Amino acid sequence: MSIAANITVNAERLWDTIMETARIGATPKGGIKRLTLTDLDRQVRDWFRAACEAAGCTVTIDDMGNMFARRPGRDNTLPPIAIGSHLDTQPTGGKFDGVIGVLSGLEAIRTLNDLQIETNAPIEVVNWTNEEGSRFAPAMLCSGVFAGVFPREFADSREDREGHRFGEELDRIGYRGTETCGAHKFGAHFELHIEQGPILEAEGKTIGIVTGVQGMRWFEVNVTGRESHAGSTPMSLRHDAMVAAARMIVAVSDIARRHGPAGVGTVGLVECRPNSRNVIPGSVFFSIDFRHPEDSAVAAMEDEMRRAVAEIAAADAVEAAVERVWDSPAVRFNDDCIGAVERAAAAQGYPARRIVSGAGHDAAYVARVAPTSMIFVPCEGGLSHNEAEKTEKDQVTAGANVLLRAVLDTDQRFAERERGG
Ligand code: HGY
Ligand code: MN
Ligand code: MN
Repeated sequence: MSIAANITVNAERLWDTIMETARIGATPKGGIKRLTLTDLDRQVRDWFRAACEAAGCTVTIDDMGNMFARRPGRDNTLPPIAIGSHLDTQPTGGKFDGVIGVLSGLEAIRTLNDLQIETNAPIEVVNWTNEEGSRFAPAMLCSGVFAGVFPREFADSREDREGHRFGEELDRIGYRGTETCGAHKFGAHFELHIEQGPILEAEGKTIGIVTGVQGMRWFEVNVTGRESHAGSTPMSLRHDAMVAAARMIVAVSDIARRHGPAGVGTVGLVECRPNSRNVIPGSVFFSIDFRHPEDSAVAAMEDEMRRAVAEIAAADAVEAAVERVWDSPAVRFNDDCIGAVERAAAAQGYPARRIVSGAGHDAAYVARVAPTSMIFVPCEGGLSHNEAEKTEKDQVTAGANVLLRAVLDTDQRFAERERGG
């Protein structure tokens, strides 16, 4: 069966679902704040389950809250071809990060229904729990459990900055399913996502054929000085955790720039205690996010950071403890899946280029247990993790068309392999 080049999704329906779900957690600036395992996450999960069931899917949930909407194929003994991403967002998230990957999967199901196309293998649309890692670190937590990277108990034990535990929050919203996370096998997995960077837009490309994801490491630093009076403590006698942390934060940026242009370093979360304007801060907590396409460079950035933190702590007469909380090595996706995306973009005439992802994605972990690749579409100015995040209807539609065609291409390839072709 050759795949009709003119199979296209329903652009209006896809866009309408993106705008409809964007109302769940909508912010005044046009973004979405829908942190994982909050009541808003439960609301969008309820929406997603109902929409998938209305499209004839059966929805199962594993014990990490990962959701699987399954459309049967001719041979349901075969492992499904999965289309996955995430519905949780950053605190200043946009309408499209993660969302277009899940909702394009639903749109693919709806389009196959409209055209009465029966695939050989089942198709599954997946909503991965806690991709963002904003509320519960690390990111990609439950695709990580699925891929055997993290034990379930580790995930359950993760705490947000208010002390809520992941496992208790998952139970509270009623989305801990019965299936053991990871028991589910895929024949292949595809993820559509906005690029979250400037390259496709700058080069006038509609499709990114994603070949892999760069390496990432997260750290938590606790700087301990001594609270004392802002007015009566001479500068020479201070153990000022804030000033020391500030020097360390600048060092993170300097280290990333030394490993540039590919290296990046970010401090996004800072807490100061007691956080009182006339008390010299006794302790400061901050996060570090280092990334680079080469794992050796990420390791070098970590070494340089640890040395800088120790030197600054000694010079400023404070203590500093550095803990690595996440290490996600660089990932290379499956060549057959990359090829399916490349063929799909070419068959539909979309200008495309190969690209490595700067952002982390669930596909990075799923790639450890199933042949996987990703599809990118541009976003305006490369802006993401920002309420002004923007992509165009025709770009999302192009991405969804390539996604659907790559899935059908893979389904056909697997069927021919089954027949010994
Ligand atoms: O951090 C990331 O790259 C992803 O957005 N969670
Ligand atoms: Mn994402
Ligand atoms: Mn994100």
